Amino acid sequence: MLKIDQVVSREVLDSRGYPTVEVELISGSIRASAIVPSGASTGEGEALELRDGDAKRYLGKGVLKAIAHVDREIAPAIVGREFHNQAIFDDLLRDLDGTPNKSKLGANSILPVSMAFARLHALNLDSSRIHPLALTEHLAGLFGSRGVTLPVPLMNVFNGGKHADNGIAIQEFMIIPVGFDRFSEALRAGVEVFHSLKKILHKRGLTTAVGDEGGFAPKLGVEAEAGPGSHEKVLTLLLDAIETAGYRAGSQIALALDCASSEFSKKDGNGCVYQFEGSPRTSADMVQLYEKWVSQYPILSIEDGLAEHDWEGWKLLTTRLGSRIQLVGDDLFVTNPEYLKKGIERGVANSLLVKLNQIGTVTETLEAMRMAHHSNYTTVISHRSGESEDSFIADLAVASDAGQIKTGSASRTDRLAKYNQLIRLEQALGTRAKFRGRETFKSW
Ligand code: 2PG
Ligand code: MG
Repeated sequence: MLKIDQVVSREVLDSRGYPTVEVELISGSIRASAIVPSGASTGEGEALELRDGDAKRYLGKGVLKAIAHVDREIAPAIVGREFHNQAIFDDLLRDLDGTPNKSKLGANSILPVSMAFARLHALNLDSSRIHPLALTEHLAGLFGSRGVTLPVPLMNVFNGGKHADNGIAIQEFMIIPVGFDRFSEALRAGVEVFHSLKKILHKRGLTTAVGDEGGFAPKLGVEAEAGPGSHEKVLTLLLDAIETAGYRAGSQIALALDCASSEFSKKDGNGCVYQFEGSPRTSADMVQLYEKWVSQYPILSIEDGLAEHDWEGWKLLTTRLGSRIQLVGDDLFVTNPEYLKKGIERGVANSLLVKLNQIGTVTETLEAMRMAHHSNYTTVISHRSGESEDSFIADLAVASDAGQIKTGSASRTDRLAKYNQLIRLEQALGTRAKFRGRETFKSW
């Protein structure tokens, strides 16, 4: 039993300099806090992120309303009460909100309370109160997993889409260090490729300033919208960077994309039309393009290759590529068991992107992951483009044996906070630590 004595909330800032919510829960002499992240390319089905809309503060992006909900709606319902476990606690939060998409209180008021409770409970169960694996072990207990697998990092070294202003339609070009025995070795290889990419860009007179997730974001041409062949140029750049760093592209370091294609598509009748490299494309055109890329480049994973409303297109994509590579649903599933169920039933995608704030509580996040694993869908734990120093997702990734994490490039402390926590967890696990590397993608 865990009794909540006090709730403290505050408006803090995320990695883009926009306000977000931090909550602290206090029980006796223990205190635990959590900060909620924020997305830019959000799926329509995501739980609501409540913003004040007061143009005089932070361009309308203040979160004082969400904070008021923590203080006036949530705190009175939990202070002085004892809770047996996370599920009971999260059920109460859901009941207080009472809407399907957390639109009354806002997921940004509910989630930090739910995450802080998980931390508080972990500390309460750990008699030392400081064990580095306390949260991981606690979450593993909730999920029913071993909690020993360090995730393969999907490192977003080149940013486009809504996370940059270079006119590149695809949002994320990631490298996946798969050919390594340990997480820290895989991370080192990824980081070295990041530095080698920087040198190559610099040599070619391209800017090495970074985008929201710490990857490079140069303009490759003068046009506002990057033209024909520009995406392949980026893929080739990545291969160069891998080889220059002394690694073998494919066997040691593979590639992944998050197209976030809802952002460059429009609904068109029952389907969608995609505005890509200067011309309109059908879903079938996009699928054909991805097939070509998969044969030419060592791409192991494509996220949101088609738009969230384009279920027919997704079906085609899965038929054509689902047995060859990982197809990850982000905007499509929004970490919601209901949407995921629809995908499983229709044979759409084969992997779930996991973002806590898309659904709004720890319990529901674990439920979506459980459903994915039962249906042999892989899971990729994910950051948001607006992040903070909170490294909860690193613990979640190890705890759930998810196998994969995407948490940005090798720059910006909001991204490295997660990698550094994973290094700590690997050390704390010692000989128990597992790293599956390429084995994670064995179905493909
Ligand atoms: C995504 C995410 C994280 P955002 O699309 O997968 O990389 O971006 O947080 O902006 O939705
Ligand atoms: Mg995405």
